[in-house]
Amino acid sequence: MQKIRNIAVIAHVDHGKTTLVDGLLEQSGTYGAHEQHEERAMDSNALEKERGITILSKNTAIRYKDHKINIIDTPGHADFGGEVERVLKMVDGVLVLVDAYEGVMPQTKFVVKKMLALGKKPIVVINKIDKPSAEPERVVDEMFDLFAAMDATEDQLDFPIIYAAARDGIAKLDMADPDGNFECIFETILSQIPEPEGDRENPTQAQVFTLDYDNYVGKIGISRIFNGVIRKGDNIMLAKADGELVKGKISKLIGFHGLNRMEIQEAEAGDIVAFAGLETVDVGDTVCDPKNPMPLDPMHIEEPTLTVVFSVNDSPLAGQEGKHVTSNKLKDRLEAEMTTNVAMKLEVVGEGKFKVSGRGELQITILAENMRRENFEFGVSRPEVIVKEIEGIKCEPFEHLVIDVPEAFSGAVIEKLGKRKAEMKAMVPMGQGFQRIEFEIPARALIGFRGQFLTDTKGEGIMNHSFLEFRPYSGSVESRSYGALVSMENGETLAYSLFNIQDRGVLFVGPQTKVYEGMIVGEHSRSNDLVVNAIKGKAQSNVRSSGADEAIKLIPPRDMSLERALEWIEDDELLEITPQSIRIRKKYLTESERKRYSRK
Ligand SMILES: Nc1nc2c(ncn2[C@@H]2O[C@H](COP(=O)(O)OP(=O)(O)OP(=O)(O)O)[C@@H](O)[C@H]2O)c(=O)[nH]1
Ligand SMILES: [Mg+2]
Repeated sequence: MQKIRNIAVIAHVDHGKTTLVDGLLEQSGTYGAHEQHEERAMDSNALEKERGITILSKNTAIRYKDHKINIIDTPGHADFGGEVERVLKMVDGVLVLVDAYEGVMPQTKFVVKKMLALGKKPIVVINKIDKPSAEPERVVDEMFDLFAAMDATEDQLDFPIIYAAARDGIAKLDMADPDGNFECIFETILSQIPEPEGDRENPTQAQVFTLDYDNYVGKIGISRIFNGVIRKGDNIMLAKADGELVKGKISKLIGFHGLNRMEIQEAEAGDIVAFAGLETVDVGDTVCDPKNPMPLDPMHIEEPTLTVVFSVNDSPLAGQEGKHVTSNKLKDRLEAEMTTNVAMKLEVVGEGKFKVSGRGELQITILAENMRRENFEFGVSRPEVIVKEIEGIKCEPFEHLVIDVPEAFSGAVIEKLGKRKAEMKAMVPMGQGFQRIEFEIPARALIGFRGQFLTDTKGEGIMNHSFLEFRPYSGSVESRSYGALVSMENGETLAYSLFNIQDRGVLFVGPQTKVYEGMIVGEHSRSNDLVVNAIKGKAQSNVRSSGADEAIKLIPPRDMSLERALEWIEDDELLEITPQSIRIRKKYLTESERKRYSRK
């Protein structure tokens, strides 16, 4: 049997997981001497690089001494918590990172809770000790309190601690020690994380926890082998979650090493590998011995909490910027997404209308962003939370919200959150004039809150939230307090007319922008919508007004990113997304239609 350790790297967003994995790859000598690699090498897809966040969990393996260490880097954003939960079932221990200043954050709680409940062995890494504001000892206490509050076993409570500055490749077992390298991390993994159980002589059992897709070999299942051996060419039985058994053949077996994947002939109990050849493979399926199939427990896949409707773009500018615009194309693309993305669900709800459900706004914007890069054009509706009946009671998702705000703004923020039905749970000073305040709040009330929060804290506030549970429906919550500035004409915006509109609110468009009747060009400073003419030129007059044009000073428009726009829109509004533009529009473009609709 090979000597193996299987670990996942888990933490709140941005606490340094991917950076730590960089160091593990580097310092174990896994990279070849001349191998080129970038910073945060595991964040390999374009959107991950651009946003600096991990979206998909990814596998790698390193060699240290005579051991193979399989490592899974996981995403830290709350929307991907379900994926982390599945990954945790595949490993025997975890490196749980926590920022030496930020300390325990909502997603730290989430991942620690799951990890402890699954009985995994933790190693706590206090990361970013180089930060001037770092308070490693305080953070150790926070972690200890968290573990204790979450019913850690004696053994789990006795967690080893490593202090690190992952970015600089530094680690040590005691803050008083001189800076060392990652050797102490490798050694702690070998000595503290249990060896995988299972035996290569037993009937094969391998469970799939992630899916991938390759144009040549089709669907790929990434799985942990719990027992037995898998060889290329093996005839196997695939046990589905519903109990069905499907015959299949492993056409390709793939192993991980550093940033590479390579074909292998065989893998045995304890290892993590990928395979191709089974088109019906899903997350949670077990690859079994056909003579003696022993399926593992199917995996619980967390239910979506949020939905939006993707629709065919029917704006007056449709088809001018994107290539794929038809209902069929949209449907095919969304269906393809669902084959590998188990956290999302798709439902056709009308002609050219597709309801997409997921775990949060980020998950949905990432899908939309990927689609625009693939030259799609489409509409997206306002996100709605999923309401469901539990034991006859109407329930909705609630979130755990943590905000860090300068003290001067905390009053305003607490007041706004109060109106949104948030319940304050704790408030602690964070040093440097910041306060950390924790709330529990209906997920519904958080939609559209971020923009308001940033305004109220002059951009200095930080907010984080993660899913808590479904709770009884909390009644109506306050939504956007401002109306929209709606274009009444088709054409191109002119500086002159924008200048006249800009004191009515905040503009989203600059001059020379294509607009149409019913398109939203800004936010009104009052609560009602206002129809405006953004394309009107200055009336010709005989009086030459020299220099008058230069007097037109336009305030730069508010940049409405996809996330921001998605949060901003109301029920009667839509986003129009194309490869080049994100436009906000009324569902009904003419004023008369809107009146008729609002009367209904
Ligand atoms: N000061 C300091 N910054 C660090 C350290 N380690 C990582 N960072 C920075 O923290 C940021 C986030 O690092 P990532 O490795 O992407 O964090 P992550 O946990 O993988 O983030 P997600 O995958 O999005 O959850 C980057 O800007 C890193 O350069 C460290 O030891 N010290
Ligand atoms: Mg990462």
